[in-house]
Amino acid sequence: MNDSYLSAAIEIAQDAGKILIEELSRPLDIRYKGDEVDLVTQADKRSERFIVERLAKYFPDHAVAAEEGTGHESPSASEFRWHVDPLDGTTNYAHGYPCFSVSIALAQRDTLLAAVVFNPFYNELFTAARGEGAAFNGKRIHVSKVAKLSTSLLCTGFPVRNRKASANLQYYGDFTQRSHGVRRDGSAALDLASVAAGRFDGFWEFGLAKWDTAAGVLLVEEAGGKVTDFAGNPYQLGGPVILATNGLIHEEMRTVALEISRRSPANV
Ligand code: 2AM
Ligand code: CA
Repeated sequence: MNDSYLSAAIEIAQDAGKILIEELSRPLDIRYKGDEVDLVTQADKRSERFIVERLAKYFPDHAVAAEEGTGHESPSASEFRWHVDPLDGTTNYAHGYPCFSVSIALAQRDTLLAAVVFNPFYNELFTAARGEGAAFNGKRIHVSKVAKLSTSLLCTGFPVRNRKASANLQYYGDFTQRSHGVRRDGSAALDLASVAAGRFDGFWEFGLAKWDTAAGVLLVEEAGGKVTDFAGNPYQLGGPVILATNGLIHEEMRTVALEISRRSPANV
């Protein structure tokens, strides 16, 4: 059953990706959610409208939670819920930096069942179904085997708002000194997919929403990685901080993160 959910999610993510590519060649109509940092484009809205409509057609009983707010509750109180980011990496998209994705995941209550993260610019499709592993363009993927923080490549992200006050600058500095480097690519869904594919060994970020992480979390878990908060508790969708790694460097990253938190308690 998870397979048919996954096939539907793949089809929908690929079609939404076509919309994003089509919109890229048009003049951008950028709007701001409140101020000049939180962008939303015509592409976010068009992609979301398409995804929500298609999910409602295929799965009329399911709830849909989508970033731009056009989702709906389940008409039959079903426990299935889709988490949709119609364009993850909007800032990149608006600047023509080709690191953006469509992220779609299905959860049954708290259990993630199927996940797709699709970068339509590079045609990179990351997929996972619970218990069936994760794949990149149809081929099985696994997290990396890098076992030490000192030889790992990491990734993080910064919130669009209040960057000056962001606790994460401390973590960014520390982890940069203790690893091969910390990338900051601007699409949390792709960051998590990259951990699943072994491109990055670890990723952390504060303040992400459910639609940013739902698909990526299942990808990392099904690729053999680990996802928790800094205390080591299982990550809850929408929780204040996410730590996703290949499993091997998890405890080392957690120890460093907790040390930074202790040094700057106001920052957590
Ligand atoms: P977006 O492009 O879909 O907004 C950047 O590190 C990551 O944070 C991106 O995945 C970005 O997703 C996400 N992001 C940006 N603004 C956010 C917000 N207000 N709440 C949660 N996540 C956000
Ligand atoms: Ca988005």
